[in-house]
Amino acid sequence: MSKRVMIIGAIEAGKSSLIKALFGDEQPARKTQALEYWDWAIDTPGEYSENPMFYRTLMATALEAALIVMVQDATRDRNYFPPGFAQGFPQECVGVITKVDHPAADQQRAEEFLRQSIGEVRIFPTSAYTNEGIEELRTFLQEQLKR
Ligand SMILES: Nc1nc2c(ncn2[C@@H]2O[C@H](COP(=O)(O)OP(=O)(O)OP(=O)(O)O)[C@@H](O)[C@H]2O)c(=O)[nH]1
Ligand SMILES: [Mg+2]
Repeated sequence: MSKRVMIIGAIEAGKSSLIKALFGDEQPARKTQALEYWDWAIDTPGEYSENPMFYRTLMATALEAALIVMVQDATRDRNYFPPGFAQGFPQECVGVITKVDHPAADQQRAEEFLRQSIGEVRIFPTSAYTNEGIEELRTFLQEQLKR
C-alpha cells in the first residue's frame, strides 16, 4: 500500500490517539509537532487544521494520501473546519467523531459540525479509550486503500 490516509482536525481533537488505537499502540499520544508517517496513515498537527497559513501544507501532503479523515471532537462546541472544506481536496473524505466515551460528548452536535464541512459522506463515531468504532473504521479505511 503506497497511499495512506491523512488525518486532520483541531488541536487536541484526538487524532494521534485515534491513530494509535487503529494501530493497536497502547502508549498515550503526545502533542504532534510535525507530520508523522505511519504504515498507512499520516498524522498531522492540529495547528495545520486550525491555522489557514498551513492549509497549503495540508493540500500538498494530501497528494500522498488516497483518503482524508476529518476529525471532530465530540466534546467541542465548535467546528474548526471552514464550511465545505472537504471540497478543497481532490481525494475522498470521511468523517470521524472522537471521544464519544466522554461525559461531555455530544455525538449529534459533532455530526452536525462535520456535515457543514464534509457533506453527505460516512461518519464514524469512535473512542480511543474504549475502542468503540475503531475496528469498523480500520476495516473501512483498509478497504478504501485497497481500491
Ligand atoms: N475521553 C477521551 N479522551 C481522549 C480520547 N482520545 C484522545 N483523548 C484525549 O484528548 C487529548 C488530545 O489527544 P491527542 O490524541 O493528543 O490529540 P491530537 O488531535 O493528536 O492533538 P494535536 O497533536 O495537538 O493536534 C489527550 O488528553 C487524550 O487523552 C478518547 O477517545 N476519549
Ligand atoms: Mg496529535
